[in-house]
Amino acid sequence: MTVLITGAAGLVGSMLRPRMARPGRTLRLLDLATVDDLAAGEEFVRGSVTDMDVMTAAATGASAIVHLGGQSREGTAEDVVQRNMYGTYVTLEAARRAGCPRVILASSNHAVGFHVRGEEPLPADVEPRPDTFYGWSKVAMEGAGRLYNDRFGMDVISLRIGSWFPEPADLRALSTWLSPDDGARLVEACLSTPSPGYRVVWGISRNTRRWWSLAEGEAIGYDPRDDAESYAETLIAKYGEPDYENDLALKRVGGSFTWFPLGEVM
Ligand code: 15L
Repeated sequence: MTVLITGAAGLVGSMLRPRMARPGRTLRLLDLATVDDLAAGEEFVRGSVTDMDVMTAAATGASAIVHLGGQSREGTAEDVVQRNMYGTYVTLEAARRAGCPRVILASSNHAVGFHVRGEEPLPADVEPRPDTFYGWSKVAMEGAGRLYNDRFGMDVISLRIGSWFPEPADLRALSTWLSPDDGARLVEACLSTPSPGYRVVWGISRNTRRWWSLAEGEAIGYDPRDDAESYAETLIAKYGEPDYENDLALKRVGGSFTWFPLGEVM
């Protein structure tokens, strides 16, 4: 089985690669930046997610694409449209042309960043409320995934990723963290669940303070085992007690993205 990972040289790709290694599985790593520490079972393709020829060739023979490529934070509208929206179109269209049946899209909580914390965990099917041009590109990404599912029957799962980092870095991440191991568990669930159709799934660990739903992930077999709570003492000692009533960084899904200047390079 071959899995194409776009943007594989980035932080998330680097966390995923060793965790996705399996006997009999080839990880085809696509990026503009060189991946020069290839492990057994890995191959490197240099290229852009906006290049249809390169992407179609890279998708040929792949059972699934994990699409991480593009821009991971706020930028100019032009850059975000080109790298994220056009890049997502190319990825899905290349999958279609190459006969690759499944695409996992790295969407983001910033597609719904203006929603506010409620009593119940926020389900994945809330209306889009992007907090930045970047968040808008993730709304477009999810829409394109839905389109390719409805039109062509492609299995597409949009991951509404929280904070996918080696460790939670701040008070918000006590709620939003996706640990490296749970991130890999989530991607494996996306790869193995039979006939998912189109789905949107929150990408978070089993954080005690989570306020986004795990139900959609559990429905495809995602069983997160990490909890940012083990970092709570250290983070609270550093930043103080979280003020969930008044601190907008802790009230709005997208945190500080919701007031970051629109279109400024982050
Ligand atoms: C994202 O979508 C970003 O790619 C990442 O850098 C973090 O800012 C993350 O969201 C987050 O919300 O913590």
